[in-house]
Amino acid sequence: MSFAIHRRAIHRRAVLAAAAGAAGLLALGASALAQTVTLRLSAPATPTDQRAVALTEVFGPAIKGFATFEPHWNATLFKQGTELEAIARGNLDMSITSAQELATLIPAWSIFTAGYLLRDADHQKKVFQSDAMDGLKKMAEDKLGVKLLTVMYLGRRQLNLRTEKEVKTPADLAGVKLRMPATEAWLFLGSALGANPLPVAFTELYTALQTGAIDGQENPLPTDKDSKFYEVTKQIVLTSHLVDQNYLAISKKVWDKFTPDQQKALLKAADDAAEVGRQRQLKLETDLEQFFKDQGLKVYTPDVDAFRKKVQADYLTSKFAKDWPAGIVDKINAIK
Ligand code: KDO
Repeated sequence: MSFAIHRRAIHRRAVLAAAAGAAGLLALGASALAQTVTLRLSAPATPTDQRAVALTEVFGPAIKGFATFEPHWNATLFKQGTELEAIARGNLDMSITSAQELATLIPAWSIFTAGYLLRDADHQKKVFQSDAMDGLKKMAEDKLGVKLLTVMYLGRRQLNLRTEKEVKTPADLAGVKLRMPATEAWLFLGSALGANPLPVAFTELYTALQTGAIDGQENPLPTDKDSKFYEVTKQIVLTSHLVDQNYLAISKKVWDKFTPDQQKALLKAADDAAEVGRQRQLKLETDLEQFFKDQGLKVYTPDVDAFRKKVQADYLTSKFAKDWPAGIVDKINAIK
């Protein structure tokens, strides 16, 4: 009997100890989790791209108290264009996505793939923060499980060619093999510019230019510098055909696990990083014209009105326009 009592007592003590241990572990686990939620981001951007630098220097440190930012640049974790699917499947927490990628899954998003729509970096930011975006942001959350934290300014996209012939109007691009990122909306933009668009991944772009597989590409000046495209091209034509934007995206499931205060901090960290990146990109855009000239490239402005007229007309009559939210072009234009 006493033995039985003793055994029961030992058993109870053991169970209590185990429970206490488990509770301790749970408590530890919870606090450890709270402090070490790892946010893995994958993007094709290089680590020296100003968006990458701003996220590493501003976003990561700002959320350090409750999350660890773990970026993977140069598309080392997921190939360009596969990140949204990876987030939807729960294999990735964050990415820097584009309207073109969102549009492959939600056609209404193609509104922001249209050339000569957004006027500049400030207009882009105001449009993202306006209620014109509410429906589109909600679609991304409901259909893809992706929350867009902020808009990141990539810059005005310019033509960058390895050919020498001067380009004044879209007609001068006839037959020019122009690399575009590999989505339908990007390829449409290439045709609207008058060129013959070819899909090539960003990570393969330098080699494609070097080998002559393509005649040119289009990206903002800071990207041309950062990825050294000037080494393998001869001219930059300042068409400014797209005020390009990327969105800092996070899995909605991951987002929902954070407390309201942490969510507020995440949004602020994202906006602060985007602002730092935006200002640096804008400064680079101003400074770099001379850099490229010094590298021996021709840099000049074509007949931008001719490009604008053709590109806008092509978009308004395109199949994409049928999916745009009613009245959104007027709403975007009215944002000052
Ligand atoms: C590109 O592939 O040309 C592009 O500029 C498209 C953007 O939307 C974005 O994906 C960007 O590449 C990458 O972030 C690399 O800078």
